[in-house]
Amino acid sequence: MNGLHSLATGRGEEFLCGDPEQFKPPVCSAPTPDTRDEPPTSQLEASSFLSTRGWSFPELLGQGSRFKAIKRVHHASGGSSGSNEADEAEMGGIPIIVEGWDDHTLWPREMFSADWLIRNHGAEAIKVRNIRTYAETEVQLSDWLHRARSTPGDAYNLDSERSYAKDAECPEEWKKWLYLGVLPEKILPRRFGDLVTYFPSDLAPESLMCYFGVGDTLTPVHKDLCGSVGQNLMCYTENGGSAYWFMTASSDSLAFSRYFREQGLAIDLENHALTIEQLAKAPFDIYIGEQKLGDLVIVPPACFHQVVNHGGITMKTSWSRMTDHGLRLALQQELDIYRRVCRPETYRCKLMLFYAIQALSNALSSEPQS
Ligand SMILES: O=C(O)CCC(=O)C(=O)O
Ligand SMILES: [Fe+2]
Repeated sequence: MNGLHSLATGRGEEFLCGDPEQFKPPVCSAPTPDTRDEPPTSQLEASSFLSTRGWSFPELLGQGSRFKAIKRVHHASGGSSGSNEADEAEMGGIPIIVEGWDDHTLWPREMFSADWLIRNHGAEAIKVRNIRTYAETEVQLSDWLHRARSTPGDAYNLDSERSYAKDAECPEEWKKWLYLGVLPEKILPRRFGDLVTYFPSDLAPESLMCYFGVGDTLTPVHKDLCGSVGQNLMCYTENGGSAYWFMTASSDSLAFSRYFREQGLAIDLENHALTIEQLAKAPFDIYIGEQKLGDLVIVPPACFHQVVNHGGITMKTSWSRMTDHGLRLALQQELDIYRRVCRPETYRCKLMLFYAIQALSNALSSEPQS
């Protein structure tokens, strides 16, 4: 599946037109502090190395004066299933984590597990990305899971291959679970408020996808597509697996792209992860969260983020929703960037607007006159 997240772009003004050659492997432009016994043997290795080795959430937070912990609310707090806070985060542009979904009596612990996947979908092929080279290959899901189980949780030894199943197809059974009434309706894809619902079904883009990772696999800095709101639920972890999120407020997206450019990096190509030092020097707030089992991260529209997995296997389900606020952002600013860097839009925003207006005006004209 061509995921909606994988081509998410940022607000960079530097490119007149994207050169396909520029879509290169992710690199970190400076090495992370390195406590390894043996230093990297070449500049290339040093410059492409980002490891979660030794990371702990409190310590990370202490490393930057503008690092802030992403606010957490429990899903049952205030009797609102956390959805009011999610709304506020979405509109206010500040990320939030709605936690504790794994406490819910209907949390499908068995179905959200690696062993269940091996038994039920193990023979299926998934695309994985070698995060060292960016090369994509297809492997059997069960092979990937078995290999991930024997992969060390950090890249201490600078392995030449560490593979991440990004934007993997979500098992049908997992998709169905989302709609069983545990998660609030208004954060679900293709439900009220998601303008994708107005598309004829054959035109609606699929935004639901899974991320199967292991420590030190990562998604470089990006914004989710076209001003959409992202939701990302940690469904399963093994051996203390978690994911570190580094995020900006939506309102700092321009400042972030300037800062990124000042580091000599191209913001719109989704091929760089910033080091902790670079993030710590940013002249705006960086929100950091450690996403654990049952945590739902809400990614407001146009919010830059990078995600680094930590420890054992992690499995996340992610989807996006296009709200009217997001669509306005897309039309006013995001699509200009896509044109500059020649990126596919995927969401077909103008067509979505057309179908939304058509459906809403039909609904209005069929209302009884008072
Ligand atoms: O978990 C990841 O690697 C990236 C997830 C992401 O970017 C998202 O859900 O928007
Ligand atoms: Fe994302």
